Amino acid sequence: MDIIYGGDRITYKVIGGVIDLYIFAGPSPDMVIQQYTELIGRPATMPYWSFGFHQCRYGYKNVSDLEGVVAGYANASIPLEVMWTDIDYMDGYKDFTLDPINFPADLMKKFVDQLHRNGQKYVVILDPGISVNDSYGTYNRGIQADVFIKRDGVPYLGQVWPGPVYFPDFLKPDTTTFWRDEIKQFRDILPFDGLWIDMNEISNFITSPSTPFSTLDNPPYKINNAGIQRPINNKTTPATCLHFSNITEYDVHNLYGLLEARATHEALTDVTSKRPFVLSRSTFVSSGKYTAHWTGDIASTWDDLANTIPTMLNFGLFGIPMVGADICGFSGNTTEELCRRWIQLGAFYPFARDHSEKNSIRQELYLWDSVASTARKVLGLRYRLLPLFYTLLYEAHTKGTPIARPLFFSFPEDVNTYEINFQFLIGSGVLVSPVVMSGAVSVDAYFPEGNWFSLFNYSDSISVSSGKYVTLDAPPDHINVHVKEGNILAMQGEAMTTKAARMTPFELLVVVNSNGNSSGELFLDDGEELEMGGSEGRWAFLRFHGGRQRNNTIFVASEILNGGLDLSQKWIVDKVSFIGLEKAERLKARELRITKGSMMNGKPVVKARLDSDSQFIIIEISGLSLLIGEAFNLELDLTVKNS
Ligand code: NBV
Repeated sequence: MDIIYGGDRITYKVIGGVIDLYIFAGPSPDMVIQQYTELIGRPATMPYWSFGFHQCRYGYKNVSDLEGVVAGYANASIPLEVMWTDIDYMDGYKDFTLDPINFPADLMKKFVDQLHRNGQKYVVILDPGISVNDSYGTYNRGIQADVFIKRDGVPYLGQVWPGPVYFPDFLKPDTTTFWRDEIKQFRDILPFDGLWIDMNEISNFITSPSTPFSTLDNPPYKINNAGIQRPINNKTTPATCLHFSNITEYDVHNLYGLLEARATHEALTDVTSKRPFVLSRSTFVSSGKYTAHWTGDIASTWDDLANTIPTMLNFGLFGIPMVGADICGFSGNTTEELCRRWIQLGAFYPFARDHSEKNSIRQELYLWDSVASTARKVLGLRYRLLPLFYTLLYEAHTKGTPIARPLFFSFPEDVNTYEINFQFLIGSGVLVSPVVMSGAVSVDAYFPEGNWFSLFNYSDSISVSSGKYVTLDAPPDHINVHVKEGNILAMQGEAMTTKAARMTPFELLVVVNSNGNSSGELFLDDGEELEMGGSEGRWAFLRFHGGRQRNNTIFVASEILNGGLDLSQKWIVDKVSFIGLEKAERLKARELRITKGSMMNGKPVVKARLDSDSQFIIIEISGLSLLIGEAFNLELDLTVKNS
């Protein structure tokens, strides 16, 4: 179908099928998404590690090339969570095989084992096209189980990387078994942690001739196909192909990526018994139930950098919140400046992966000093925010709300936010305002009404009495990230892996609200068990309240809404920071009281300072060791004189 949006109307030009039209009444944007995802299925759980930083490239040469990249990150002290390999690892581009010369099984196994010892993960690509070659086990088993898409009574012959291929028919129940068994066999050789499914539109290198007089292969209206009106069979499986129970490709073309993602998600669940991670290029309504998504082959250009923001936001609205774009760009050569700006933005994509095309220059983040140092800074903040990303995933999984959101999500009353495409929110109150133009060292950023504080130093603040654009400094090594008054963020420490970051104590950042209390939430579990919030006793959900009371006491308190997870020893809060306190507070007079909860062996130190404009006071209480597993109440009385 062609869908034409003209600002005040939307036109569907369809060449088949039935339109099921639903209207979701909301009324708020987040209610619309809750209603929509209730219908299509709520987004999948994702393992905690998938929020770490990923590195990939099409064109890694051999195992030592991969090892060099892992070492490059370690030497530069830039966190690297997941190493990927593209089709290069395969023998003749055949799925489930390893190139015996450059990526031999024994060396690859050693490599992956070492990643695992480092607390890192490994993901490989799979393409749907199965090489037609009777000395290839996967092909033979596929033929035997009769799993391929057919045309004219025989498997349809396409052409992709390995040459002639057949495509598994994921509509057929047996194909799921076939796919799972192949994945299992391969995983016995190479213990990968996740799967990346590409080319599943289906992408075909050839356009097969149409069946004469077929209105399926040749419908009278030519839809817009890759930019212009062309035959619908252009470089894909022809519309007259047949799937399970004689369903035509014409009717199910758009479902291929969705069904492959479902089969892959099921296979990984079965084979690993852990929470699966799947990344798919093709998606459809409901894909979010099974897979993450990246935005495909974008170029290393400033325009494409900017466009990744609305694209990412759209996918969140489609119910696929785990989304990102190739950091530093995929095709064409990136530049130091572009890559630096890209990692500054990409550090806040829900899914953050650097990926590039074979014929482009290398773009691992450690290759330029300026990119490396900005990467340490922004990924450092990302890792501190991991508990937020993960709690937002839980919210996405249970309610459908996106992780990265357009501004109008939190500020639907402010009509100025409706057209903002180049800033976005993480959750409800963290605002990211990136630079997406070459040479720029400032950014015009919109701030909805209220007080906003830089998350890098708590000290640079923006106060606007009604929403407005503010010009912010954005020197080459800086991206503006602000948190709004009213939020409480549970943050953890920086580390080289998410596993290490998860072991660090929590800091609670209480952004005091000028009118009323601040609040925040935290979801905790082991990060990889199948369900999130599923099995009794294996997860916890905490809510925080805080702010300033009338008697000039500031406080933060926690409530444990589900305390199933044994939190007794594992996690502590070692620091509470209050920001956004008006200068009127007295700085030196204070008394700390912990009226509820357990302190381990903390020696709290209270420090106060003024922010950069001397407008707000920042109070940091460090040296706490408050168990996060017990509800607590911490108060700082600003009226009591210290002895
Ligand atoms: O597998 C190679 C590439 C991959 O790197 C990219 O991310 C995919 O979107 N793949 C497309 C095949 C075609 C590359 C031109």
